[in-house]
Amino acid sequence: MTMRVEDTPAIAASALARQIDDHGFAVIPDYVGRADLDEAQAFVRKNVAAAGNNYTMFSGSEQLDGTFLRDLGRSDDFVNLCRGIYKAGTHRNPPNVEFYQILRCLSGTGAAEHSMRFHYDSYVLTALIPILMPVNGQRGNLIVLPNNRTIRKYYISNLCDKMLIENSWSQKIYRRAYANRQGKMVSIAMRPGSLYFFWGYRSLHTNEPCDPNEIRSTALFHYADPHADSSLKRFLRKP
Ligand SMILES: O=C(O)CCC(=O)C(=O)O
Ligand SMILES: [Fe+2]
Repeated sequence: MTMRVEDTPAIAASALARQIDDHGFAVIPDYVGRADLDEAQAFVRKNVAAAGNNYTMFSGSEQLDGTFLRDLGRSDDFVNLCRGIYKAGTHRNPPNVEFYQILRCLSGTGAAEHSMRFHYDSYVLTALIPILMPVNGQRGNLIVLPNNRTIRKYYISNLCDKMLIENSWSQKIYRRAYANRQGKMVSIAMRPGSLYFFWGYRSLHTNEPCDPNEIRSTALFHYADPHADSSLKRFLRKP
């Protein structure tokens, strides 16, 4: 069989989807070029300093001017890659929707508040690019309990999952399980500039604590909310 050039992205996407299924995550090493990464790191350092060396975050891409993160979520290569992984992993048609993008910057006293909070994402696929990771003290690894639930058919089931998990009692149990290295949780030491994928909706996850004197910054692109059309969801979200 001869392989056409245009087949390659689909093959790459299905190999990545398989890796996520089998190992809980997949990675494309050094996805971001050095100059782009330098700019994004400078942006994060400047904004963490402006926040008093404390936690800050950006939602969407509008405020990310001067960094590659401003346009990545609209670039054909990146969008097609995410859609391809989604399609290969779910056997569903990838919806024509934008990413829910955030840039998290953990530092100072705010770092602890935003760490070790186990959750499921509202979106099927999570693409994550670490911008800066601590090099001293606690490193803030990504912790993933791979694929421990299915995509719920009904939004109400998703809400029940959320209630069962996002309470202090369950959080304590998950933290203890992680501390004792119980079960199938994987701890991923991420490298700035590489691109990581996991099934955020299906995998319980969080980040380890990180040193308050360091900066841990991650860019997240969340793709495809399975309950986007739920009338219950719309009703509950009404102002
Ligand atoms: O920053 C990370 O490593 C993960 C963050 C995350 O899971 C989220 O924002 O939904
Ligand atoms: Fe998440």
